[in-house]
Amino acid sequence: MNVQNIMTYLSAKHPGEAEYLQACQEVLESIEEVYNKHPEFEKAKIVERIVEPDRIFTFRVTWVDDKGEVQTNLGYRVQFNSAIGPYKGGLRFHKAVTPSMLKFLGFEQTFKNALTTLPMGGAKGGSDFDPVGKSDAEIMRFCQAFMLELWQCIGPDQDIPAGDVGVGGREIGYLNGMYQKLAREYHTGVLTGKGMTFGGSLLRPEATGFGALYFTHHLLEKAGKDLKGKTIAVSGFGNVAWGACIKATELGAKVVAISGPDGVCHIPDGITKEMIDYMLVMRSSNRNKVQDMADKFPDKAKFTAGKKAWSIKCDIALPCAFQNELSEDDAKELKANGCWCCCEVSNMGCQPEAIHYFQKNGVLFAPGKAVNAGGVATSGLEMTQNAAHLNWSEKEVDDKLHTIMQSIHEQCVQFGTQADGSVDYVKGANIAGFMKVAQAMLEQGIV
Ligand code: 2IT
Repeated sequence: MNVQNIMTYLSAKHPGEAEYLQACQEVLESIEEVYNKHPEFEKAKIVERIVEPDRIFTFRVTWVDDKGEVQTNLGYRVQFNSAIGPYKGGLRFHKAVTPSMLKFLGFEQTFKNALTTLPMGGAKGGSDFDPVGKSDAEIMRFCQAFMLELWQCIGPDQDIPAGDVGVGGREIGYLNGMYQKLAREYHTGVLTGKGMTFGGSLLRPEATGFGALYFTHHLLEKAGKDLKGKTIAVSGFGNVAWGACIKATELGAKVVAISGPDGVCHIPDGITKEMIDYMLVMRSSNRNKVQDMADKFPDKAKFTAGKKAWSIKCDIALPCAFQNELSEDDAKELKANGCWCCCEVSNMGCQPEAIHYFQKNGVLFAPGKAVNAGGVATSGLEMTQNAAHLNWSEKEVDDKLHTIMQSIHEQCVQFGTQADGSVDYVKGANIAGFMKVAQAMLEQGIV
């Protein structure tokens, strides 16, 4: 395999699909050396097959807004790879959603799911529907219209969607209700991230953030450090940021910043429980403004418009919002302000130049597909509970989540340890995930 040749071919075939091509490039660069030591991979054309989704469903979603006006959006489900299990991955509702975005997310999901140790293939879906400013009734009607098409593509043994940006417990509830109505099948395991009254798992809402902090704990431990007393800048204020704030605070760190599309809130004394609870109110308001935190807690949080979380002095940066949210300039600013660790929680949150800058300048860095895998891992645990028709206790789920995050850290160390003893977590995560999927593809023949 030659990365340059494959990228030239893919860029010509999928012009303008920037995020998808970026994700492919990152993974292929990491695995090139290992791949070329396995002639059986080359013979079965594993790379050429693994970069293309198995199939993509595209559909029109038409619904009526509160003013009685007809609205049309596009819906998608990208079923990327099923070599190790049924398709699994979230749904993203965001105005910027394109096939390229969902292809990058489905590609990443394939390797992430392999790292979880659970048998789940990779998928992603969503819509260019913009939840900002929408009423609860509009959200419900959109979810129902979206499921009118999606239901034929999914099922508990085929494809199990969950939440992502813009899709939380409320949306999963509406989607699940419509699925049951259409399919007349009353499985509890067609979607994950469900409410506790209809098959949800304890800790699924917290799991991405909790898992990220468990991973960070193991990464710091390996580097002879810990979380106690450290300052953390978190970007975003949604579900992932919320879980990260809870666990970071519980483990003795101080979250000194959260952010939104409108700017950043600096919280010098660290975020409090009341403020963390208020993040849920901010999310369900659909206003998408972090300034609401400073308005509610003026003594504790200071809002600056147009600034990112990376402008706040911290020890550890946790991007928890959106792809490419941390640029090389942000990385330089963080480092200049004393930041020495960045655990990427959002999918592909850091631009490639930012990752290279961190790695060259001694800032510990771990990629999203390892750090944020606790979310989908706990979805896998939800599927297990659904299949067995039972519910585990919070402690049982938490212990399993922690064990999985520890195993993901160990896989990164196993595949990413360099000659000088340091760990390249990007390489480690990509190689570990790839080897599992590639082996499964090889053993199942040319399909
Ligand atoms: O990016 C992700 O891993 C998710 N949005 C969660 C997917 C899932 O199936 O729980």
